[in-house]
Amino acid sequence: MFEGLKNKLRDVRSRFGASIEETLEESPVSPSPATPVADLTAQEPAPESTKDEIHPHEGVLEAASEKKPKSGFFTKVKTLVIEREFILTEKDLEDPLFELEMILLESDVALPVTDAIIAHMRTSLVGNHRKIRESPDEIVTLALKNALREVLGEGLDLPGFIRSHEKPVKILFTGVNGTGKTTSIAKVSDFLKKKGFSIVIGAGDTYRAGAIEQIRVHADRLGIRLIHHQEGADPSAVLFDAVEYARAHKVDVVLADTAGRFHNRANLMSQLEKIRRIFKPDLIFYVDEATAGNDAVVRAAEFEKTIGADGVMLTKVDMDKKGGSAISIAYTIGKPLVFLGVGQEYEDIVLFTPDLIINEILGEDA
Ligand SMILES: Nc1nc2c(ncn2[C@@H]2O[C@H](COP(=O)(O)OP(=O)(O)O)[C@@H](O)[C@H]2O)c(=O)[nH]1
Ligand SMILES: [Mg+2]
Repeated sequence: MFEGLKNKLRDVRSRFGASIEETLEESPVSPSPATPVADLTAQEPAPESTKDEIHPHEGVLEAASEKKPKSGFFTKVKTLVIEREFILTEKDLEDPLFELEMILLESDVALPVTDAIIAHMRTSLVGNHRKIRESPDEIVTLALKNALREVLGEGLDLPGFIRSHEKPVKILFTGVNGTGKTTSIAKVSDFLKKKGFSIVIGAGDTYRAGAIEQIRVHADRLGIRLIHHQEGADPSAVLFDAVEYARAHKVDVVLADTAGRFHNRANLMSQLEKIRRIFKPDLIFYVDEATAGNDAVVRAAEFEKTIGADGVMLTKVDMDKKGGSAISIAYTIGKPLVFLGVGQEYEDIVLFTPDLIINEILGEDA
């Protein structure tokens, strides 16, 4: 996943690294800008142990030494430059920052999210005296990692939420048709069942018989109780019954499927609104596919505004080369990414953590 973005970021990281290398070679470190060079000659020579250390500025400084061959002076300067500090200016980073911005936008990272990442990179790299104990690439990677961490958010510990919440915990899945709601409900059921929770599924997509049949097959395979009515029934009534069943049987979690379409969009939204009032979800998960890129982010924002969302499940992440929606969605709608769908099998689900995406995007170097 995210191969395209991963490869592009590898290139731009080396561009940032090269900018750091350049300033390393161009700005030898002096003890303080106010100290005249002549003063250095009066100071004590450096301790023996520092003399043998290798430094990239050495050649530059030795060349300068031809003018004033006083050993005390050069020994002292060597001692100071061995610290290997660099200072990056805005100008030094102009090109790589622009390149990074283009890469993020091309990868469908939303504009405000791109801006936030660029701003973070700028503040963490520009103007700082930095000791080069790490390699330039390590410095860049760390800055990028922290920038991504800032926009990705922390996620949501669903098992922890369920444990600490009054039962049954009711979770409503919304989102447009074909993005993977029904499959995700099956995956989440399996995930939670393996964690020891009891589950009931409500077949709230009554739009067509096929949808009820689809969730029934999953429920049967997973050994999970399904509450369903006929095609065309009121989804609110189905989900109400699912909650009643959960209460009567002390079931921990009710997972509610919904239709992603209706006769028209306004009707879909008012149907979801009715479900929300009657089912009274503790959590609403918005489901969309990573492969939809920025469309998924725009739709998520719309659902968040109308129906509300407490978290996002991003599906088909296994098929997404760009990573833009995964990076952008939580920051844009201000709600956490909860799960990633990474394939068609039940076990192809992962509870989101920022490191999961960071490691994927930055490869082994993260
Ligand atoms: N590759 C991949 N396919 C998925 C994933 N999640 C769902 N799908 C597929 O997406 C299609 C639509 O899924 P479905 O659950 O019916 O979507 P719904 O209309 O939103 O309920 C199905 O073919 C699923 O197998 C995923 O994480 N990865
Ligand atoms: Mg469905």
